[in-house]
Amino acid sequence: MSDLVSDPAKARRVDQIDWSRWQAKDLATLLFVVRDGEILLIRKKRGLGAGKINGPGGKLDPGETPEACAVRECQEELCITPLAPRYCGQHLFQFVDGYSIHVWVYRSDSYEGEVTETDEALPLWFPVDEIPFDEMWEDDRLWLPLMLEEKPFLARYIFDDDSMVDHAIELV
Ligand code: 6OG
Repeated sequence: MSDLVSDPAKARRVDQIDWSRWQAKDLATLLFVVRDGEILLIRKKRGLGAGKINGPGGKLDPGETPEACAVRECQEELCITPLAPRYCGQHLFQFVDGYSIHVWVYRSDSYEGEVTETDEALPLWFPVDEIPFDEMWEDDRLWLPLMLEEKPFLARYIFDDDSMVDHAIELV
C-alpha cells in the first residue's frame, strides 16, 4: 500500500507500517503453564502492564534467547522452572507514543518447584474456559485461544496506551 508511514509511531493501521524494517525497542516473552485444564496466570505487580493479569514474562537480557528468558522469568516471578517450553507465536506491538515491543510466547505442560508469590507477581490459576479477559491486555482474548489450540500465530498491533487501535493476526 502507498500510505506507508516513515515513522511507525505515526501509523494508525497495521498496514501503514513496513514490518520488514520494523525494529522493536524492547524484546520480551510470555510463558503459560497449562495443566489439568487450568492455566497459570499472574497479577503483575510492576513493569509494563502492572495491575493487569497476564502470563509470567519480561524482557530479554543481552545475548539471551527468548526461550531462556521465558524460563528465567518464571523462575524469578513464580519460583518455578517450566519444563519443555514450546514456541506458540509472536506479537509485534507498536505504540503510538513511539514505544514498541516484540514478544515471543511459549507454553509448557509442567514445571518443577512450588508456585510462590514474589514481589513481581501474584500467581493465579484459572480454568482454561474462565480466563479473566476483562482484567488482561485487550489483545489477549484474540490470541490466547490460538495458543490453547496450539495454532502458531504472528500478530501485529497498534496500541494507544491501553487501547488496541488496530490488529492483524496471521496463522503461520
Ligand atoms: P516487563 O515490563 O515485565 O516486560 N506485554 C504484553 N502482554 C500482553 N498480553 N499484551 C500486551 O499488549 C503486552 N505488552 C507487553 C510482555 C513486559 C511484559 O509485558 C508483556 C512482557 O512479559 C500490549 O519487563
